[in-house]
Amino acid sequence: MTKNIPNILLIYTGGTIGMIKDFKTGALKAFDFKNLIDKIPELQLLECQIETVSFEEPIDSSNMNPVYWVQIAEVIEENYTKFDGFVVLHGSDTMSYTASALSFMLEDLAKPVVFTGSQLPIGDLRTDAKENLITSIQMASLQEGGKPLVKEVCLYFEYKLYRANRSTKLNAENFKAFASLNYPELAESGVHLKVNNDYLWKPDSNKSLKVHKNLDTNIALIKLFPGISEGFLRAALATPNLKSVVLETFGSGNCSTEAWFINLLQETISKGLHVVNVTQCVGGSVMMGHYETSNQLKTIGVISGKDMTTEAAISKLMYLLGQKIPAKLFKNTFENPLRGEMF
Ligand code: ASN
Repeated sequence: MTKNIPNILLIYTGGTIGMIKDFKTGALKAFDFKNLIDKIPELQLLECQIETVSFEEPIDSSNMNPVYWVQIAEVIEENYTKFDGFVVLHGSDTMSYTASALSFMLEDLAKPVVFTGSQLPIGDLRTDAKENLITSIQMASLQEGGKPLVKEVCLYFEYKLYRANRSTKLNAENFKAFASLNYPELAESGVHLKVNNDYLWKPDSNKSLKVHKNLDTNIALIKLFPGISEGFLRAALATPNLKSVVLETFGSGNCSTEAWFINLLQETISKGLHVVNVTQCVGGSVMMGHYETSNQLKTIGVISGKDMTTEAAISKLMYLLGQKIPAKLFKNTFENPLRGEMF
């Protein structure tokens, strides 16, 4: 292991970045890691020592799930003391979900974990993969006084470094595929790498990393739409073993005031399920009570997701349910920021 220059572990899970075309179908499919590394000889020019580890079978991130999240967390846990930073190569489709989940699973993280990927494969002439990968490694290598500068899970894409649990995929076409509408960028890549120090997460330096692997997936995500039927909602909420629901509401956390709708939610909450309110908008916050159309949600005990992304709300729920938080404390625990995911 080299001293003085940062040691970075590159974790390859799959995604477009390493894909090639299947000759028969013409569809892009995950390919092996060696192909990817061979395509970027520039990696050897970086001022850091890079080691790599790959999923045995790289995947399209649409096949990602919490079992794989735990695998990623375990790779980081096993290599935590040996490396100064981690870069996770991941498909863009569900990258914000995985990165948000890892932010909750890695409590008191004091090193950078940077997720990145690309919209075009590394072998494509116009690929965005090289810039994303090279700059992610540089972001993970940033140090101050011999210690990592970035101490949280983040996502780097198209010149911007975002807090992972504030990011969301907005575009399937543009190279600028991600945004963080409710929290400023942590850093930007231009002629120089400009870090917004004030916005970086500052963990308690006396605490050491705790890795939480218990995630409870007995949850549901329901997006409201005008005309949603009682039959559908009732059936969804009657799902066996369901413990929690994320409701994607309108605007600043609003919904129908029809009696059947409010009564059904009230029934659900009184059965012991947690109902979390997040907005369908990509920016802004839930403010229950601001409009008449959200007042009753507040009264019946719906949990405010405030300005959280849906991705963060889903993974925070899985994490907190896995922590077996007592029912009485659940609402309050959820409504408070754990990793900078809400105001
Ligand atoms: N389907 C790909 C994935 O998420 C999309 C990408 O990486 N750009 O794995």
